[in-house]
Amino acid sequence: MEQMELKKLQILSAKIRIDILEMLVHCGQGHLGGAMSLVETMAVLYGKQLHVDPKNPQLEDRDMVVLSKGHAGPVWYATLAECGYFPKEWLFTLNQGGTKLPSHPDRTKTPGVDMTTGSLGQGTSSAAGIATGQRMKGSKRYTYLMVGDGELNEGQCWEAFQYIAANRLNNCIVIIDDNKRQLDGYTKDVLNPFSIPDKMKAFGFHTEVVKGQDIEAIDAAIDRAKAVKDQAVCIVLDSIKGAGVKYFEDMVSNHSVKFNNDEVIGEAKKAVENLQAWIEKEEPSCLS
Ligand SMILES: Cc1ncc(C[n+]2csc(CCOP(=O)(O)OP(=O)(O)O)c2C)c(N)n1
Repeated sequence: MEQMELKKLQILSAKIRIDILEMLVHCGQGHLGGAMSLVETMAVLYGKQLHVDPKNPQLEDRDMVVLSKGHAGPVWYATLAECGYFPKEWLFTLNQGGTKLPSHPDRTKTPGVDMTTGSLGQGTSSAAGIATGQRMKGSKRYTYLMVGDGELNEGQCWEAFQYIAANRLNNCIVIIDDNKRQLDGYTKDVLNPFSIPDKMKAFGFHTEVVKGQDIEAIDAAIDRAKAVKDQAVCIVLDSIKGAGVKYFEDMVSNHSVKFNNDEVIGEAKKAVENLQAWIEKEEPSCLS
């Protein structure tokens, strides 16, 4: 990847992180950990890989995105706002009455949201159906399906994976966010999935593992996934829950964070200031 393109995606990632922090502080609580672990993937998708049009979210033959781990909605909203799907002010209505940004994505409410999710597991079948439809229409477009490692507890994921693999739906790029943690602890302690890549390979997927916060690695893995012929494809993100802010990475329970005391709010504000200072230093070279 060109250095300038990398810098732009790093800046987009920093802006998405700021938005997530600010929106959750404003809301008073929210799913921070699993939103932060997907920041770089969202930046690569919307900043480079996707064929979409923010000014025309319903573009007929677009790439589709299904965030099956719907509780991570804030990372999607932040990305969509940064890419111009809707005004950034909307972010501060997260989860409030009458909002267009409910805590879990709703395709009838938010421009750019292609599938309603939140009940874990269900997005996997939705994505399989969408990708099947794309194939039946002869479309060259992709469906990107994002699934959590804890979400793999849901049997429905494995039914959908079996379908995707058996039908060699290589236009459905499965991305598993293996941030090692779920709502109530470490994934290996709740219901050990053992080796996720081995499982996906056994199901018939062409499977790659990449560092979940490495923009270039994610981008290259998506390029390689698109080049695979006649086999289902899966990218496992070796990611960090709460990624990008040490305080939240280290927090014992960072799944849903309550911003209800000076320490937590102060750490979020400090992180926002640091990210903003970094953007101010780096962005001019991208704009010139
Ligand atoms: C069917 C269903 N059961 C339970 C929940 C409650 N829930 C929300 S998030 C979550 C944990 C998900 O873990 P993971 O997929 O690893 O998400 P991440 O750690 O990336 O946020 C659970 C159990 C749900 N949303 N849907």
